[in-house]
Amino acid sequence: MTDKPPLTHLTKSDRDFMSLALHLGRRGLGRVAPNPAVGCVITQQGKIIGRGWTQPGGRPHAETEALSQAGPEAEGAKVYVTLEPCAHQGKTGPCAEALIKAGVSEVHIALKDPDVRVAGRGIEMLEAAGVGVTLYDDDINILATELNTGFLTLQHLKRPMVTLKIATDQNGMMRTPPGHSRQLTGTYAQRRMHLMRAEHDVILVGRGTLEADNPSLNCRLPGLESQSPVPAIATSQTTVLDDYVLSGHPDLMLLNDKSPQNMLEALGQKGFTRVLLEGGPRLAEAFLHDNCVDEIVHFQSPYAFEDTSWPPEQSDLQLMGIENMSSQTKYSLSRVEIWPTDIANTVAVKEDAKDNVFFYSRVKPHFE
Ligand code: AOF
Ligand code: ZN
Repeated sequence: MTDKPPLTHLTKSDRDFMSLALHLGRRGLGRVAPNPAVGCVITQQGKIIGRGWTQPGGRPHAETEALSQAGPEAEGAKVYVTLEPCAHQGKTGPCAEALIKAGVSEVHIALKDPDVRVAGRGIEMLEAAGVGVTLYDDDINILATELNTGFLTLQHLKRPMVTLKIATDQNGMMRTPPGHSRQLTGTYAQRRMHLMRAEHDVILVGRGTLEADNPSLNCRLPGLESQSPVPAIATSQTTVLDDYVLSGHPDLMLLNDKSPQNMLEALGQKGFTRVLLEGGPRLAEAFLHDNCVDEIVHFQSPYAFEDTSWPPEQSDLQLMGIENMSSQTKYSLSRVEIWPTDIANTVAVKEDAKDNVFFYSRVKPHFE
């Protein structure tokens, strides 16, 4: 592998092809655990001849898919792959070997693979065969790290990553006053939440949420229903009453250990890489307290409940140990999305109301 400074020769199309590979890789999120969601683009004289991403269940790998599209044209081609090609024998041979056999001339890699079976050996195999290797170390490398946070967290910490999703009104309340609709955000923000469900392996709530909401916890986006995460409930009980929608779910998991760390280790042993924590405030507080939250996504509705008995003394954000989101020091705001709101059944309806979605990432990933 070329030592620094290596990346000055990268062109805009190199970065564009790698960005495309990252987008393709994203398609696997929530369906490839315990594997990473990898994307691959193969080009010949600037034209795309193969695209691939890790398939549901984790195999075939992205490179195999892209190579089979490219066929014999892969000879002399340039390959963009979001993770170091594997070097180990799985159900099929190593991807590094497949790339060498296909006769590609160059491989651009966004991120090294920490899996002990790979860990640099994929790059070594390619270089030993005379293939030019470029390992990215810039913003693309950061994007690839973000895409693979679940896989990397499982590799380094033996637990899945946790995304905490919270939806509040203007005053930081998750709970709604008695008699009000439980829905705080509009259709568009709801769909965004469902996309988050599709991109996670497991969805976790506390028993309080089960009892208060009787939730389905599935992904209800048309065409993505099969990408629903596996539901899990944190509870001291070992069974769930038949009264709940979830009680009939064949894969429902009950997590009896009180410690978030232990719950996550148990999920890690099952190979899960991405957990979506959807409530309620007490479970969220426990996870935040134990430093077990990797990302926070805050859906903030423009409405403020104006019930005279409401809000209670303490907002739900305060109950979770968060005075106000911008005062967090462990997390920094990484993205904001703004969606039109179409909920008109709450008080304080404004013209042009918008739902804001704030994404916070760890200032420093746990595993660095
Ligand atoms: C790649 N391309 O698309 C993926 C890779 O269980 P196996 O045999 O599928 O191997 C899993 C390991 O392969 C996983 O831990 C990671 O190191 C790598 N994943 N590698 O070249 C891919 N998904
Ligand atoms: Zn592979």
